[in-house]
Amino acid sequence: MTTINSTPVTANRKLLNWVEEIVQLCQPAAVHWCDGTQQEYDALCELMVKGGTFTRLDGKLRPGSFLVRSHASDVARVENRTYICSPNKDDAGPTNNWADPVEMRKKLKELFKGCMKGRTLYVIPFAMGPLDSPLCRIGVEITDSPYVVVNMRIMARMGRVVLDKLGAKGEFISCLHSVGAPLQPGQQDVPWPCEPDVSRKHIVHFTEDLSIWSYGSGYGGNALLGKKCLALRIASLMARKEGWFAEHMLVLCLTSPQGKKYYLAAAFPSACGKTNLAMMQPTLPGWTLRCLGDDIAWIRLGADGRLYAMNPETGFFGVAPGTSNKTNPNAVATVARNSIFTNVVLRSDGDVWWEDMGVPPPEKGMDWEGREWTPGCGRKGAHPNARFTAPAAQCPAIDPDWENPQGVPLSAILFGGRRPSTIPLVNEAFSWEHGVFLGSAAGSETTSAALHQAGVLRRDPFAMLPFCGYHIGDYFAHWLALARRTDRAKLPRIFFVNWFRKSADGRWLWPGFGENSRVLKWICERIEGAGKAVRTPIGLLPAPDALDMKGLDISGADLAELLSLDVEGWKKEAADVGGNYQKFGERLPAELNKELQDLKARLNEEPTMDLGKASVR
Ligand code: SAT
Ligand code: MN
Repeated sequence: MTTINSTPVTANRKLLNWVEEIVQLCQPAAVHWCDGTQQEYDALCELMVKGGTFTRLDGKLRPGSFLVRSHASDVARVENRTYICSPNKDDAGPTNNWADPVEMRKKLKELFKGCMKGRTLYVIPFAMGPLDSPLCRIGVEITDSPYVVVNMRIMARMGRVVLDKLGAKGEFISCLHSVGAPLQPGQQDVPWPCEPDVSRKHIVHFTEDLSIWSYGSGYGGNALLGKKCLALRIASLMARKEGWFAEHMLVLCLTSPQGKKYYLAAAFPSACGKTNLAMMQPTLPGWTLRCLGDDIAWIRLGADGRLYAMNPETGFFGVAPGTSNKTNPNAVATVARNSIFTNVVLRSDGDVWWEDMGVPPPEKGMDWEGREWTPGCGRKGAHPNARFTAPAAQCPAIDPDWENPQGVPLSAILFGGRRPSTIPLVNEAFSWEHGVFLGSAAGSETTSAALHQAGVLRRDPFAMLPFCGYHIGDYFAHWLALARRTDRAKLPRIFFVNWFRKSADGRWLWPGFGENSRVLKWICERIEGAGKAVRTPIGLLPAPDALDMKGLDISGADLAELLSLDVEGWKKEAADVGGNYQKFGERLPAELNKELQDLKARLNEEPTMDLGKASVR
């Protein structure tokens, strides 16, 4: 017998019926309809403190904040357990795991049968995007994890206000989640319940009814279903059909010393510095940067023919290790209170610590696995994919327009990744098509954000490899088609950046972080038609004296290498991109193949261009 310990304040029949159906299937001990209030949040945090899941951090050092440790098997997204279930296998494309929707539904019904026994089922009505935005979409997540509820409250608008907007007849995206750890009568719970057997974890997207079923993991994008599952995979399907874009991009606003604003979006793969760039403090005097989002952008064509970007989230789920006052002072300030820390070190003074936090490690602490930890013990204290969840509104650099329902007009789109060789610091596309080509060819060394080998080069088109809900060839076509829907002059300029270039002896060539403002300044100058560039086979590179280097101590040789064209490296790059293109078969748009062939021809024809003497465009 299920206890209903709160009353649904909705007349939405479809929602009531769905909840009833899931209650029958999952057999929870209780049902809780989330209202989204602070009291509810506090009560759930307290419940988790009592149950041993949460540790309350010191009230003076880190007010309103908690530490949580996940199970060692459940520390990142599980890409090989993530599925796109479209009726036709071809529609999922070569970059997604596909499963037959009928078979998968059967399998999931078995897995979910009785999976919430002994637990409370929470109903989380949530909205991605400001409630009054034309792009706002409503989801309802059912979960048996209170950790998910409190994280969702930081990451999305949720509760009563969303039910009000949904009304009696509104449509919602159903998102079902279970940690997959039913409790038998009398069985003691564990701090981080999950299904430790990775082969039983499933993160499934059905493309026909646009529903999400996630089983077995409580971590990040596997479990906070508004994020990657809804706002990227499902949204990308809706966006394609409705003519907009759901992208793995940060959004920022850069203001020049003259007071001119430039809105930029940038797509980098997970754990490649989106959060750092999104709230960076420019080192160049007179320039200011404000953050609108650090992970996801929903982008639509405005009535004026420009592209408008909106962040559908309300919080940051950022990588903790490496976050310091040097790398990202605004993130450090954002997580000063009301934050949840997953898989970092607990200090004996009741605060948290992680590698490269910029403060000395505690003499003694407890590592992410709950073991005693000392700085010299040979193990990392925080998991490399340890995360903070923090409200965006707490970011000192948050842009006043971050909740503008219309979004903000984009002047440029950046692509990037971790590339120790070959790829220059910045490269501007010749055209929209060439820019889409650069995005399609993007690659990066893999990181700990997903469970796989880190540090190997993989192609990650538009940083959407794990997040595009349909055939990636069709996705490229969707981007290309934009140029036919508006005046080209109104499209954002496209650039490719690489902060991660290394010298032959393994040194970083570029200091990164606040110094990236020098690259952003050149991008703004290019937008104004002023910045000097040289035309090379791969795109437009800054002329040797074009970057503002005042006050930065970097050798001429290092700068030359950062801005050089490595012809042999690019020939290999082009061949590798071509190899990757093979996978896309007939759905690869002809324009992109042409861009690749043109690149190869240019690399063969103009291999020894002297950049110093090359003409300025
Ligand atoms: O997908 S997560 O939200 O866990 C983080 C990421 O990979 O970007
Ligand atoms: Mn991400």
